[in-house]
Amino acid sequence: MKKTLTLIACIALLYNISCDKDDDIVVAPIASPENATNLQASEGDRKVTLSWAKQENVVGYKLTYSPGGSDPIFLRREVTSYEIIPLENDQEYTFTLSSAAGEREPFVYSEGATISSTPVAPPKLASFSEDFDGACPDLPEGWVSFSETSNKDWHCVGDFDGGSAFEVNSYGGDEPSKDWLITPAFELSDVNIAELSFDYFSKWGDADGFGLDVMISADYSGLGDPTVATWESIDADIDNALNNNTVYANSTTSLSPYSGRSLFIAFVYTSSGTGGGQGVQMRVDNVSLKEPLLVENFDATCPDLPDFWTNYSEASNKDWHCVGDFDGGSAFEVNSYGGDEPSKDWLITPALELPTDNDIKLTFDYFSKWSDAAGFGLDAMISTDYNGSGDPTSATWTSLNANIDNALNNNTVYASSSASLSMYSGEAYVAFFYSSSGTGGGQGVQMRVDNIKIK
Ligand SMILES: [Ca+2]
Ligand SMILES: [Ca+2]
Ligand SMILES: [Ca+2]
Ligand SMILES: [Ca+2]
Repeated sequence: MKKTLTLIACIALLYNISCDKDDDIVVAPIASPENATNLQASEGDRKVTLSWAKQENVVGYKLTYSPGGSDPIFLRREVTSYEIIPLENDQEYTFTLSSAAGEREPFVYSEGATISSTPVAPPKLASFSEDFDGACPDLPEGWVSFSETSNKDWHCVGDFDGGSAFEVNSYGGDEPSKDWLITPAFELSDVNIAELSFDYFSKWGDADGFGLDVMISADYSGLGDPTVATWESIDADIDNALNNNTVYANSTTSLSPYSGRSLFIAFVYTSSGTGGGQGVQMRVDNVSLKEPLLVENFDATCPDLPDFWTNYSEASNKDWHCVGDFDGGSAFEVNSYGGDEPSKDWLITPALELPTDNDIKLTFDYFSKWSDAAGFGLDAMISTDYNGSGDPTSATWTSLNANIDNALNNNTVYASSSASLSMYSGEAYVAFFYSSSGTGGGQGVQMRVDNIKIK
């Protein structure tokens, strides 16, 4: 019997079990396994993803990294990639992946394959437009949803046009809600003035006035709990008592106080309770942050035009000129009445660089007083071959069909006009072209334009 045991034990030696003495069978030290091969690291925003070749004859892996003094991360043997998050951006980390062998603890580890990698922040966006239609039920990449209180949270729902939107409603929750929906980071230039625009509705009501507020932060980490960061309200125009869920309202807010900064924007929803009258149903969609190509109210440079604008009189001694506007600022106006001949007068923007596939619109305020019996007046036009200064008449101009009412006959309030520029790309100019049939009464309108935006 003893000889048989010894024989079995010594055969077992071939399989990592030794026969220490004639009649003792013990588990012998197991040879260290090989390191995993083809260890690779790919860096991301606050994260590194490691991958390696599938390894036979191991029972798992131990992953450590420095700096950071992490506890070892143990991974099963079938795992061949692992994401480490959160890490500090712009900090180089060294990762050590040790392979484990043995049938039970203590396992034997390889000395470890090492690789270094440095997480990096993605380039900050200067503009974005988000309709939430692509990623539902998830948030788009870079967005954060955080429930500070309550089991009622921001979540994806169908919107009016068959796409998706994000909504929250404290009704029926376990406690009053405080819920954050946070954009990716943005870098605002200090050249143009960015605007935040979004659509929303608020249905039902909160008797204590709670609802949505839009806040901004320059020190949020971009991940997780926003309450440790500093936030301030941007005083967005939001009607938390709208009580309408059949149509969106729009809120647009200038971010001019924050120009030149990197920031996050949060849609912060709160409620006073969880019952009827203790919270609104709030939906947000079509969030965009854009730096308009052009914003001009003519207030700063009057009587002159702002830089790179063109004022060109094709006919008549009555030309576009600066006048006081309703709010104490300035506007540009032209009126053929009393001139030396019928007018043709051009007011032309600086060069615009229109992206392809844009959704850019021209909007402006205007009034037209008196009338031109022959129907002349203002037209908003676009050219992609104007040379940027002087005589525009040799360039090609196309009407933008901006729905201008030349028979408005009201000079006490502005009307507003808008036209899409989405058909155009590359360098372009917009012209406000005024013409009249004559110089007497009923032969021309008095036309004023102000508050021009191209965005
Ligand atoms: Ca949508
Ligand atoms: Ca919640
Ligand atoms: Ca003005
Ligand atoms: Ca003229």
